[in-house]
Amino acid sequence: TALPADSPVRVNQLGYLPDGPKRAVVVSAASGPLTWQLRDASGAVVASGATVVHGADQASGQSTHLVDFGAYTGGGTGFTLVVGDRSSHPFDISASLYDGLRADSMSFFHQQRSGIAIDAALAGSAYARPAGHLGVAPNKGDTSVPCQAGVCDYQRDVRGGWYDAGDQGKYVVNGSIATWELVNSFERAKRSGGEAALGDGTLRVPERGNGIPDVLDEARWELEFLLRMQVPAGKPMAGMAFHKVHDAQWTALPTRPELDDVQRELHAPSTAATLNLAATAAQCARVYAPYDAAFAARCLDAARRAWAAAKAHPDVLAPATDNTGGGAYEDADVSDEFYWAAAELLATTGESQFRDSVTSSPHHTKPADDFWWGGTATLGRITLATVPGVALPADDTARLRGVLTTAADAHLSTMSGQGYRVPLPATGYVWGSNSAVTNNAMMLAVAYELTGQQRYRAGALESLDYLLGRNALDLSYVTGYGERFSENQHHRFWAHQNDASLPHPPNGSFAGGPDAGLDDPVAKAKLQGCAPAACYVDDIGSYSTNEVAINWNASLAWLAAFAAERHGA
Ligand code: 9MR
Repeated sequence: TALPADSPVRVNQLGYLPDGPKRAVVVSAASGPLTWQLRDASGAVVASGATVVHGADQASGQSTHLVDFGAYTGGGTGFTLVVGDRSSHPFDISASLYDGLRADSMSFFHQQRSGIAIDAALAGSAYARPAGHLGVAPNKGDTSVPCQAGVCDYQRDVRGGWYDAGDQGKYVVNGSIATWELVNSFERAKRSGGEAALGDGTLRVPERGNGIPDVLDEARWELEFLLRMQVPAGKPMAGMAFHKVHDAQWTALPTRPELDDVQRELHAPSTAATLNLAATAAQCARVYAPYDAAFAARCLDAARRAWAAAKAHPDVLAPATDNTGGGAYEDADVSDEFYWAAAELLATTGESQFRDSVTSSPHHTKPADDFWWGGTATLGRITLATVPGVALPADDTARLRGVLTTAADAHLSTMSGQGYRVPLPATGYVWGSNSAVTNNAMMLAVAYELTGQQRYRAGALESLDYLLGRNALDLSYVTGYGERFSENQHHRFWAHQNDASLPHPPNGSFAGGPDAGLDDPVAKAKLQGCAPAACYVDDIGSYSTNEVAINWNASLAWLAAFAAERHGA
């Protein structure tokens, strides 16, 4: 299907919430204001005004104007914004705008599951496939996987979990932040009274109807895998987590999961993976307790053993060079992972040993830095600042809340300096930049929860405007959302671009986004000279700009669930 041509009038192509901010961007070199008109589906002008000139925007390399039609309070479908003889793509103004995205961005995880057949009745017939990596030929994993040479002399059953991305590796570090974000989305929604929207029967998962919130069912699929990655008692480094499991060589594109014939291998345990397991298992113990006490107890036991093992082996670092057949997920500084794990264990147990670890960490008194798979201190700060009853002195909690809102204010200030009002500076367009946008938007949403101030909610929602079309390329980075959207993300099964018998990525799949580093051959060939925010191509070969990944979709799902809640204004 051909997508429409781009327009210089750039909107959130999905639309706007009636009680949310409503801004659009116009690409124009005009030095003075232009007249804009908001038209309804019949073409009638329902609002009009003048643009505000922004001028040169470094990130996009474009000259822009800003349109603010936030005073319009009507609703409906098929609105367009018209400037001169140019019209935006049509969009909706609706309170239910994000309901579909909430469900689809969460359902992405079911479709990424390893070790289970994907059922047509749940996923749609184009997406059905047999189980992958259950030790059935030609698969060589994941039910009895050996270690890389010299790492261990036994095999482990590490079935299940989610494939990381377009590849079929499974990485404890990245699996953990993705799991934490999904479980945190539920923990947050529960505090705001929005948990029913993530509850049982809300997602297309096999466990629907089991009485447990579906988002927790989905996250448990990964948690069970993470628990399997722990080195068993009686073995060297017991309690540590293997860093990752993946193919011994990179597999070709496409490779259906059940047809992968490359040997799978466990890679050496790392302190970072162990602390990621400690953090997510501790969060699991807290959040799953009301629904499944036995599972919560298993999680807490694993978290304690992981914590003890990390303390005993505090500097076992995964090397950057270990990237044959899978990503390295290297990390030279695990002090932030120690802080995050201690924070989760403190929030769950209240024990003074974990409080001491939290309060003696250098991260406890630092500003709230941005978070990502390699930098997790702020995940700990969010837990400490938002979970009720954490056993910290009141002034400590207040200070943590302050550093989080200070970080959110910095994101707002970044946004106001950008032509496209995105919480990313011109230097921020690196591999996975779209997830920096969603993670920064999460910080804004947390500040909204902590303060009730609408400017933070507005910042979180405007981040979605950027991702859904109000950007340098007039493109929505979420498959199936908007008029022009990414649909050829790098993936070994959703590889329609390479094999027409295979599907495009399912609706709700989130592209990594512009990467000025041009870190893959297709990007190098097609994007020379691009402005940072335009260094993106919807080509299956461009894994550095156009892959999907569980940590990125988790952050989008968190944000979509926040946006879909009826916050009022
Ligand atoms: O998201 C990761 C990004 O931060 C790194 O710069 C990049 C290169 O190391 O790797 C990204 O993660 C990829 C992983 O290594 C393998 N699976 C796909 C991930 C997304 O592209």
